[in-house]
Amino acid sequence: MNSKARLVVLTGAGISAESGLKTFRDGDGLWENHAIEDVATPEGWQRDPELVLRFYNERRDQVRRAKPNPAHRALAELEAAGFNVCIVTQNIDDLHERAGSKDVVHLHGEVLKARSNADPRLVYPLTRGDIKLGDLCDKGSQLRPDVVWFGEAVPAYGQACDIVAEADLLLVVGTSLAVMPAAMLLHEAPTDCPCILVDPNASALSPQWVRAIDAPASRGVPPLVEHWCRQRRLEMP
Ligand code: BV8
Repeated sequence: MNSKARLVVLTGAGISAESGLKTFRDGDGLWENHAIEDVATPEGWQRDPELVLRFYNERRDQVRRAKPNPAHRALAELEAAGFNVCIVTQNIDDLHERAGSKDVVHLHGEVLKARSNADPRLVYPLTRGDIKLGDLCDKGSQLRPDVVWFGEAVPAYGQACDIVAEADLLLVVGTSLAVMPAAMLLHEAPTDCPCILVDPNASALSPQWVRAIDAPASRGVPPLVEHWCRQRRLEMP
């Protein structure tokens, strides 16, 4: 990949698995022992906001304790080496940013931000602490996690489509491609754009035209980055 090429990286829960954050599919459809509809839908929020706040407070605590792993770091090194890298992540953690990646789009929101239940434009960084029932926005409405629940529209999806449509190379890491519309992004890439999938189940998950690398992220991503950086050094005048 030449250094002018635009590398777009689509990541899912799998890239954070080796940082100790559970993937969505690890727990046979349960998520930290909760049914999705109870903790990650607007209906669940209406039914039991305290349960939902507890669920996200626990996950936020895990994210704060987690550390970026070699896959997050390798992607940040590629950007630091001068490659044109944009990460579109389904994850709500901040491990890409903490590894040093600058250009990150969160399709499904960020667990380290809170937003107004009444006005989604009111977003508040949660540098410390959690969200409790009674924590209100400037308009007096309850704060909720700034994440996209199942059944909610994905506001950043159009932006993500535009980014992928400009890719010269698409790298997909650690996603089961089960969640829509995120999984459709694969089909937004230009027809001549090579696509690589790094995942322990890559061969089973990959469409024909995708190069599958059956490996965990921290084993599959760093060698790709080393190869691209070596290629670039050879290209240097
Ligand atoms: C919408 C934020 C419309 C919250 C998340 C039936 C069929 C198809 C679609 C649907 C359907 N019924 C409903 C839908 C739509 C629904 C959907 O896709 N449901 C799925 C479950 C079928 N989608 C939606 O509701 C979306 N909205 O459609 O809106 C609309 C339009 C207009 C107006 C109103 C509505 C919104 C979806 C967003 C949901 N929010 N996250 C939170 O995180 O708490 S999604 C959530 O799931 C996470 O973001 C997570 O990233 C994602 C799961 O996907 P993956 O990242 O792929 O993770 P997964 O666990 O599945 O896979 C992990 C992978 O890692 C595996 O492949 C594994 O092999 C691999 N792995 C494991 N270890 C490693 C590894 N890889 C590398 N290294 C390792 N070490």
